[in-house]
Amino acid sequence: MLSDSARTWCRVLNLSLCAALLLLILPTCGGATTPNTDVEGDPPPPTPTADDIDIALQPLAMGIPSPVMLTHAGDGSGRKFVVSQTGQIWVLNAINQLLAQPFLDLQGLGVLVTLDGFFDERGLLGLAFHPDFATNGRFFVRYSAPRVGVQGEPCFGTTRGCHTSVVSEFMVQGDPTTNNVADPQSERVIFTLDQPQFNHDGGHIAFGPDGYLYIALGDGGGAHDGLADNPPSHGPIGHGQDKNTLFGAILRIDVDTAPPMGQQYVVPQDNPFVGVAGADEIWAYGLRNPYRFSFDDMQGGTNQLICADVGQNLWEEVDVIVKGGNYGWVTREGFDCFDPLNPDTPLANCPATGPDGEPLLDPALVYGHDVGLAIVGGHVYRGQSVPELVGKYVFGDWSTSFGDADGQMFAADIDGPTAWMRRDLQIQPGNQSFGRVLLGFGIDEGGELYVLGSTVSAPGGNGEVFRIVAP
Ligand SMILES: [Ca+2]
Ligand SMILES: [Ca+2]
Repeated sequence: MLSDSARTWCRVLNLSLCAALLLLILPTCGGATTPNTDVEGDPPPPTPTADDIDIALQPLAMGIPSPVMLTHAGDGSGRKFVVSQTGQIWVLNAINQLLAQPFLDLQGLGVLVTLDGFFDERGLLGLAFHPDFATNGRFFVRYSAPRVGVQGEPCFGTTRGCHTSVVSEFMVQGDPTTNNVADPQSERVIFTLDQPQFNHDGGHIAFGPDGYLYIALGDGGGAHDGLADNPPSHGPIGHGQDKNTLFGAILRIDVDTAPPMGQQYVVPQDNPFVGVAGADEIWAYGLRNPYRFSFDDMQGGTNQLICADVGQNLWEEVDVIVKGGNYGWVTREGFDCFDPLNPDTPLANCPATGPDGEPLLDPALVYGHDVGLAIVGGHVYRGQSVPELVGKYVFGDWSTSFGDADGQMFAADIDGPTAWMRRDLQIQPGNQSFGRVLLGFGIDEGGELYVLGSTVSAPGGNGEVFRIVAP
């Protein structure tokens, strides 16, 4: 079988005999084994793999519709909060009882889009408790609302269409550390962005160690970042490479300083594009679908911001996010040069820089679609239960196909910003498969990790929460 880059070379050079001759001339025909120099498009060897790590899964809760994330309030209560894509936030108390009444129900409030019954990337996707939640009761959610239309973004979706991404603040009345039900009337919308398509919503929100709120937004959806559409549906260079749009980016905003009249947040003055070209809210860009990111901010951590960016046809990637960084989409998918017109075959060459000459930053880790279909970001493990995982980034893959419930878990050594090793997490006893679509991860106040899955990919399916423990 020809390598993709060898095949591309053959096509570019229009050598009709190239395929037949390839075995003889491969070293010069494709350059397929040349490590990436960051000047041309030759990909490096695949991310190396290292020894498996054995884990076990402790079931904690079931019957939760499409659990997409789990987090804690940082309030010493020991509670875990589980986010359902269908709009609910559930409380697992300190002794892991699932409370019957949701903490909040956005579906019940009527603010959520109606989700597609087969597959959807919209819904309630993110939850972040304010660093001072224990005293101020403030928390933030990220969800998909029916289209607002304020930005005038074109609308391409039809049946599962365009909508608006919302970040809202809610409050808990009384003692936030003991009140298990939020005030449903306390919503204050702080951010909206009209979305042209149903997919690539990103979804994660989290407070950084600097106290600012980070918001992940995908490229707007569809495919090819719109470049294969006629006319290009995300503009002439796509959303990812356009730092004047908020799509395909991680934003950083201040929700504590009182905003000017008519605004709902303040942009930190040390954001990379304040005072220069580019949207002031952007912290980093060039992303496709940054569904999950996390800070390595537990005891012993480095505060590194790690983002899992979902790829299109060939590659899934993990990026170490730095201030102002351009992570390459749609010029690159993983290390490869992406071709919007022929997404299964990377281009032989592509720019090594973005529109303003800034470098396109390489991923820390990639894996191909021979392994899995969509990356799901997790956390650097700093807990006590699984000593072998300490200091490793735990993440996963959604499933190997739409028809199977076949998520996988991995861990990566995080030595330096690039070239991480990938390890399989083997579920013991008996090297079991996860047997579920992997929807998300979670972390508790002690740094212990959780994995969330569902037997089906459809929103509302029977979801489960497991704690990751030693075998
Ligand atoms: Ca600017
Ligand atoms: Ca990238």
